[in-house]
Amino acid sequence: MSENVRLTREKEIAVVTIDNPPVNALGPGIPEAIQAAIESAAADADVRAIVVMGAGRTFIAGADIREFGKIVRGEKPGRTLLPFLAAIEACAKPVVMAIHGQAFGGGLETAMAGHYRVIAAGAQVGQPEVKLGIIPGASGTQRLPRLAGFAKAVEMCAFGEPIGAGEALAAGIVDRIVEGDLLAGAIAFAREIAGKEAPRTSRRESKLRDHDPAIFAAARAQAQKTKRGQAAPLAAIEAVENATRLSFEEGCAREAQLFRECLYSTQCKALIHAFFAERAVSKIPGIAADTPVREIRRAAVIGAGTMGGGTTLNYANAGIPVIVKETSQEALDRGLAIIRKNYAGSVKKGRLAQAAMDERMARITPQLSYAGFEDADIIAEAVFEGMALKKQVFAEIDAIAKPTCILASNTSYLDIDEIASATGRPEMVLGNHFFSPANVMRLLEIVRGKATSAEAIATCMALARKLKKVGVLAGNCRGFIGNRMLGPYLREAQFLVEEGASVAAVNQALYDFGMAMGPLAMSDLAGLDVGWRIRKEFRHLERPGVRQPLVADLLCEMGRFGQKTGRGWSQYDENRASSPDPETEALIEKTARAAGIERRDIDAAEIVDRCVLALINEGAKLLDEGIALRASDIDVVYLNGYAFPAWRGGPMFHADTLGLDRVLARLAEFEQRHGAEFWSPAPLLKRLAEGGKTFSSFDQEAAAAAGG
Ligand code: T1G
Ligand code: NAD
Repeated sequence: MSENVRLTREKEIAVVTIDNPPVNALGPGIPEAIQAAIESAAADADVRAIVVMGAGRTFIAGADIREFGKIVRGEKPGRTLLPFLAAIEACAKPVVMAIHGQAFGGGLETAMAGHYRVIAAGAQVGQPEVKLGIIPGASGTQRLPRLAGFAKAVEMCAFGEPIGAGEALAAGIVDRIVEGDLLAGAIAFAREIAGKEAPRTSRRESKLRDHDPAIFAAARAQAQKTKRGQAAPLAAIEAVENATRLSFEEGCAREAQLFRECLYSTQCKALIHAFFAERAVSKIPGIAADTPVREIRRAAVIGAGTMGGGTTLNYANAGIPVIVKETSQEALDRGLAIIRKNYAGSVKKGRLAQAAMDERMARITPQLSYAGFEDADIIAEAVFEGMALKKQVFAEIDAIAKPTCILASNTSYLDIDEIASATGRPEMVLGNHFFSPANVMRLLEIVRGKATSAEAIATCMALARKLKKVGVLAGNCRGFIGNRMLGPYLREAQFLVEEGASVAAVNQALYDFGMAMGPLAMSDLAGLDVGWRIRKEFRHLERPGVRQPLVADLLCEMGRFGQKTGRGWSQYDENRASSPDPETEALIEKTARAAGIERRDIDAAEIVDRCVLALINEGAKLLDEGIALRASDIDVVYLNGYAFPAWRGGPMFHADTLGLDRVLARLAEFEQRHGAEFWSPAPLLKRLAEGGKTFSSFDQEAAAAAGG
């Protein structure tokens, strides 16, 4: 056979086992070997039915994603899985697919080409291709509606979310859930059906009859909303809809065409970049993969405000008992009420069972003292942003925490080393910077101080996964990766309004670029007082003669903190719907004129360039300084912490897409017009652009130099 596919026998049942770690992807040679094994079993007169399953953690995670780039670059020919799947379906003996872990993408397509499917109770099936900017490319859009009907098929192909075993059974995608040993259950099932006529998915017609056009219209409307700007979900809807009028073969041919169009798109490149970027973050030069990781069994959180509350939820959700400490009963009650309301909301929406909420609430111990902190494996500080307070809190926890306890700060901007200096164990101190709302946003910046130990970092990386976050290592500087880049981005947004763009125009331009919201809308949401407090903390660092945004402080002095006060850059009604605030616009104009700033018309393209190139240039500086390990880490930060459009791959990937020479030329224009203080190109960006390189090639060279 092949070393990746084994054929064995359990009496009259043949068992084909796919063993291509880590996830049994259908890389070169694998489909061929599966087909050969099935054909060999079919030719064996003693075999009555064939079971196909995956070895290791999963059934089949789909096509090998690493191949797509090579195909697009012309380094490899494209392949189609259709003949392979047709051969499975044509097998004269019944084929039972036994699914555990995941049957994703080409994995589900393979499963659907079998005659029957059994599934382990904890397994998932899905067509997640749209998350990579493509659509199912091997009959998924044609076989799925035949098994599950159009509504389910559209939902799965266009939005990419996997479903569990129960839902798959209810939808008709699988025939049985196996509790306990999957292989034994699959063999028993195979014995039951052996000798019966095997159903062929591609010939099933009954579920195709119900093709209400409303299904497709609703899916398109949802895609415009939740997958704004993305081509693949619309292509997937079209492909599935084709099954309402085309034969299976014609539908597959059209699917293949749409698949190819998506595969060669920039969006696909960007989303595949994002997939691998997210998996690269945990590879940290100098920290071996086998660095001991401490298990976090108990956590403690200090502060039950916005971030402390969210952090507490994160621990409770992950099954980790957590103490949360406040300074007053009132603050504690307020924090706990928000936590409870959050869970109750999920229960009401049907996303969480009442029993699960009760269990999670029971893991949370609210209190005013440090009692029990001595047992915590991690203490997460989330008190007000101020160095004096942070140092006082760290000195207090250093005195009680056990020596192996990690002391983590949620600070947004402050110096981790200075915070660590308040303790006798700087090696155990680091930043765990969650993003608001902390229980929703996936990003966790793990900030490394001078003395932070490899073990503390590795432990937090593992903890991030346990909390279902993506942990990105950042060096210690003001604002770390995300917020340091946000500085120039928000600065330009404010300069633009001072120079004549309206608040709405700035927000709209970046929304149209793909950001979840414009920069000034985001400031209004976060609260303008947050930045105000930070500016006060760092005012001594401002250099005289350097232009500063003028209006935000004035709005704060007027008590206009954004959404929470109903007014800020825009005004908000009781439903938080925004509209332009004429008073703010007048204030901006008056302030700008008084400062001698020339006012002019500014188009959307300039707005986007000013803001996005400011992000990119700062990102390049961070990379040069070693604050970020990889350009792709910066992308992960912006995709998961700041709602940068995934289909643009993140700011650094977007720079590569634009072309670094073009980026450099535009920076030079801005430098000419607005001065070198803000616009002199980052030396790294200049070096890469002049050498005809990209941020991706920079990452690849760094990885090669690090030996992996
Ligand atoms: N191809 C290649 N490598 C893959 C892979 C894949 N499909 N899936 C995972 N890996 C690697 C991953 O990079 C990592 O490598 C390791 O496996 C473990 O992954 C024809 C066109 C399966 C749920 O989109 O959703 O089929 O970092 O860290 O958390 O129509 O990986 O260790 O070197 O994520 O346990 C559709 C994508 C493809 C599935 C496992 N399939 N993968 O999660 O581990 S397109 C997908 C996942 C397709 C057909 C079409 C998850 C997972 P390394 P991991 P995990
Ligand atoms: P917050 O004002 O909502 O909450 C702070 C809480 O800490 C308050 O409830 C306060 O009573 C409590 N507190 C103060 N001193 C304490 C002490 N000695 N012991 C126990 N509790 C104490 O603030 P926040 O927005 O949650 O910010 C907390 C930290 O997280 C700050 O460092 C901030 O910069 C950072 N952060 C905030 C956001 C955000 O969007 N809000 C995002 C990322 C990081």
